[in-house]
Amino acid sequence: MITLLDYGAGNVRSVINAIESLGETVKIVASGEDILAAEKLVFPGVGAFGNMMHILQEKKYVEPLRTYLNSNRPFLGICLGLQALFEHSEEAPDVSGLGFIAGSIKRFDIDLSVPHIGWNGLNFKQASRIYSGFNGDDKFYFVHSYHVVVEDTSTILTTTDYGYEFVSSIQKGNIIATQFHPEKSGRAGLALLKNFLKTTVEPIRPARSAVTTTLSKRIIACLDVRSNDQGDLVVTKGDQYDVRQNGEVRNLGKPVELAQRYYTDGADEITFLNITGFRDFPLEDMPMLEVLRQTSKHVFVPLTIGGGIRDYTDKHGRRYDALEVAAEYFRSGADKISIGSDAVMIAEAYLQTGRRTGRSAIETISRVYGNQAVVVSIDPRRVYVASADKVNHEVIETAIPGPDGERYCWYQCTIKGGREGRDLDAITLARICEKLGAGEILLNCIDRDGTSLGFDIELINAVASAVSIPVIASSGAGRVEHFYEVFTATDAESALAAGIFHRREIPIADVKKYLDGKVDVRR
Ligand code: 1PR
Repeated sequence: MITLLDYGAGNVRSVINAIESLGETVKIVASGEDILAAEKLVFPGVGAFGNMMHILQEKKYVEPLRTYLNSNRPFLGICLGLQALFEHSEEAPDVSGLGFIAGSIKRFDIDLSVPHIGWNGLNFKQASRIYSGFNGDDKFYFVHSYHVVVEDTSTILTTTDYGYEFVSSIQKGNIIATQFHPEKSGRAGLALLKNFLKTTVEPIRPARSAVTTTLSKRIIACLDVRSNDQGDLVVTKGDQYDVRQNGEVRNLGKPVELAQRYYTDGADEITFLNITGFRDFPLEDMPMLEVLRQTSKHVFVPLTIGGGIRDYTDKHGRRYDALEVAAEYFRSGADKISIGSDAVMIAEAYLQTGRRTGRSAIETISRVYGNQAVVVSIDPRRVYVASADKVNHEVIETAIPGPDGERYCWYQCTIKGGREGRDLDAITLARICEKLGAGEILLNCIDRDGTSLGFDIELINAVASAVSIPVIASSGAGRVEHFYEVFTATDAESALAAGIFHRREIPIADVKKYLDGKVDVRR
């Protein structure tokens, strides 16, 4: 029996699913006594340090946790569950951590995108049972803006490089903690969890250890989901956002089955977009929540869900906050939520007043779940102009002239799945969303969507150079070479595709095989 500390923030479902998939049962902590009585305790921390410690205090878990740690019974901390072991964090300077290990938490101070999101390697400093059976080549999924700084270096198990070397896992007696997420790290993560659960495993130090580890570029499979005219929830795919063919919604498969297939094929992440979410209310759209619950039982890579995340008043006048909608998605197995139409409305309101309200979906969700959990999905379309000073928007000079030979264009934001253009450009939207707390940009492109013509490199460069959060390049992938192009000609951290995977034109494994040796990808 594994005892799991769920303090109510973020996706612990995946940790439960991962442990259960290894044949163990999980008991969720309901009181301090449960912590004191635990035989093996897993603490998956999610969200922000200050919020986490406040909740632990409120629930009176701090002292039982300290007692448990001092008893040296098996403990696995994950992400914030690692950071909680330390004394304090720059993220919340007035809040104390558990103080079990001397040291503190610092924000990444680097010239790279922060959060550090994606698959990175490990540099092994000493033997541990959790790395038994590893040869040293595996990559694990990280998502964090802060990292630990350890005073007692004898506790360091591994380090990882991102701008500089930071500590990625520690061990002090039976107390083990990782900055990365084993439950989201595919086969390697499950093997690590299995080692933790079997306390009799011999400690080893893997034979190979990278001198410098690198963050892999991610390949993301995207599933656009909606109900078809018969009322079945299907994965569909548009051509420039038009998902109908001969009047019918294209049906390319079942969401849970396809997600499972892409996980097996080596997808680094899976995104579900509820593309009619702008008109439905997701909390009434239970099948989508069920899709997440079912998928997260078998798919151990990060899951993002988008569509309809906004404040909402139902027909009885009851108001729901976007935060409640997001919370339901996280509880059902999502690691990140993606906000589309509402992000445009939030940015427009911000531009009008020049002030944050503190109440927008981006701000409230990132405050509770952390910036890394908030993706903003942008649906831009090119608008050509004859000269750069013709419009009050961020204009770029383009190598692809417009229909009348125009050499300039701006990227107009749209809402409601491209149905309505707004007086806002994609670059400004991305900047404002980053300021308000978004942790990643999912950059679609209506002109390229479903065309197989390749990614819009000009758009991706324009947005990626305007923000310091990671950008996911999306729309237009048609050949393996397009992935190489987007990773070498832009700073995009990941590339998302849909049609070529759904139509089985190019398997994910072929994309990775082509990139191997040219661009760092997870094998
Ligand atoms: O506005 O917060 O409710 O979110 C709705 C979400 O649904 C947004 O993220 C929006 O991008 C998405 N969406 C809405 N309508 C469509 C549509 O296609 N009619 N899908 C849609 C847009 C495009 C990508 C596609 C890539 C790659 N998404 O999902 O997967 O373009 O395609 P490709 O590789 O085949 O070229 P809200």
